[in-house]
Amino acid sequence: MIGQPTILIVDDEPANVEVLAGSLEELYEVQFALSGQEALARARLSPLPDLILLDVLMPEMDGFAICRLLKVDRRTVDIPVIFVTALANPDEEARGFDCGAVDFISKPFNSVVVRARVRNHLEIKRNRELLQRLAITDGLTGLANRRHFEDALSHEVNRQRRRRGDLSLVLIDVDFFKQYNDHYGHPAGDMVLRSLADALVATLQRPADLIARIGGEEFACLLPETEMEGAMAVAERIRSSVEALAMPHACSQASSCVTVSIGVAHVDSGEPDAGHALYKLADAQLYKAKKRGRNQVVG
Ligand code: GH3
Ligand code: MG
Ligand code: MG
Ligand code: MG
Repeated sequence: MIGQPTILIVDDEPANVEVLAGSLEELYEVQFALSGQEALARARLSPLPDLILLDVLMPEMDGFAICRLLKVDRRTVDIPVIFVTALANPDEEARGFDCGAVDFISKPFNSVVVRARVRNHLEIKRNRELLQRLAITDGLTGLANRRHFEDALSHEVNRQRRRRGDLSLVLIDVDFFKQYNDHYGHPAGDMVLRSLADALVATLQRPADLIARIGGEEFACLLPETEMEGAMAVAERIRSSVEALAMPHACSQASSCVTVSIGVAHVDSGEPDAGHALYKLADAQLYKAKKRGRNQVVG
């Protein structure tokens, strides 16, 4: 929800739309639809409405049917639906909740009550979205966290298997970071991790690439549609851009600056449990990079 939330009013009676819109348009961007078909089309249009006020009695398709269709569509399932209807009995109200609505308002309605309920449900939706975002975000760097990375890894492995496409994984680990913290202090270490995150974001170019912090000083880049050669090039760009940051590290045995070691692997799309295999292989390559002296890429 950026700027004013958008409310979609669905009612076959233009006069009803008018009254509802009148009580909401000061606070919200208001759209309307006069039929079920129009409502479904509008609800799927980007940017999606933040909330839908839905009449029940309409010719062709009633509000219950519309609500059920909205709730089985991945695009519209999260839009809260409030029924606004003359059907004011508990059975109908129960039916509305059964169809997936969050609330039920009887006509004739009180504008203050409508506004209050709309405000409450928008707030619940905002909080839910915030929670969903926080659950997959790393607090220190703002990158994807380990949970997001693991979900994306299994999702991408399945997708690329269906398409017989390429998938590469780049694992990055900071060299001698324990010594860095011991010498410069933990807050300074955190600053380094933030700078590394920024460098990763600046280095990767494709919107489909996922950059995650998967451990204390470990990062992962999941690169769909990327073959081994491309992934190696990305990894080398990452390594050299970290070196170019020239962040002093007096206690590193690899360099006088902060450096990273990188392991790269590419998925064989036919393999079962390919996600796990991909991770294990990249991790083994990272281990080799450490053994061979750090500040290098092994694939
Ligand atoms: P290597 O080159 O073998 O990777 O050595 P290393 O010291 O980086 O590896 P090790 O795994 O022994 O230590 C990782 C260190 O990373 C431990 C801890 O001090 C530091 N670290 C982990 N998470 C954080 C964090 O969130 N903030 C900061 N500042 N340091 C962290
Ligand atoms: Mg009606
Ligand atoms: Mg480590
Ligand atoms: Mg390390």
